[in-house]
Amino acid sequence: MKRIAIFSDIHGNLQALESILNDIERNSIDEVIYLGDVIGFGPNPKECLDLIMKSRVKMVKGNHEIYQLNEEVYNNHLTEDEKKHRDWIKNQLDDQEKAFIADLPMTVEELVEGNLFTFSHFFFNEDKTYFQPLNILGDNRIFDVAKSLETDYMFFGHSHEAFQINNDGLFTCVGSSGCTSNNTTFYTIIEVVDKSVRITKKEIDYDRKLFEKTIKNEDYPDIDRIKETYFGL
Ligand SMILES: [Mn+2]
Repeated sequence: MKRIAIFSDIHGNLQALESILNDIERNSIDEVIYLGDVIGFGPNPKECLDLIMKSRVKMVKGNHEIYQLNEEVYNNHLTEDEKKHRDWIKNQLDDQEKAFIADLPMTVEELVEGNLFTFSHFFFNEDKTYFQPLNILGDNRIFDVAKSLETDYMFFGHSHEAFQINNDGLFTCVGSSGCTSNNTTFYTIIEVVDKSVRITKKEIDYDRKLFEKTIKNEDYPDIDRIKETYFGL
């Protein structure tokens, strides 16, 4: 038997991250995989990154981590406000944090009791390229791509709304644990027992009051849009 906890898109919400990590340690979880976008939007990007770095969590790269890598191709679609926001984060990060981000894998794969699990921030394109692949969600091509992927279970984030596609394999977008508009957050538990897989969502409370107090005392680039769009404020 193996129990894996997964979650995604914390986006600088330190209180939600602390609540999830504390709850995971109170449960018997063998492994923790974080699906990317620990930074971006929320008021505590550096603190969230540091907490992940000193934890036992395995993390993959999200687009907000990729934005920090100075690769022009991934940055040129950002608006001027988004670039200022990215640079506000960049200015807080030290060399160790930057190296950690640069070394993150795009994908983690695991074979557990005969089941192949794929963990990534993004869903894939047909050619297994990763960036902005959620463009394909607008039409039926996602079903064709899902069919062509040789994995039994794929878990991804990026889209902040959770959804599931069952098509020659189970494809689960876990949703965002940081971009919430109330005092609850969640993580997903994968339990493998004798080759059978059970997926459950665990909803928990977090210190929303402190989160709101923190963000209301901040003034960083793009904050008004971010508060409304991502945190329901
Ligand atoms: Mn993302």
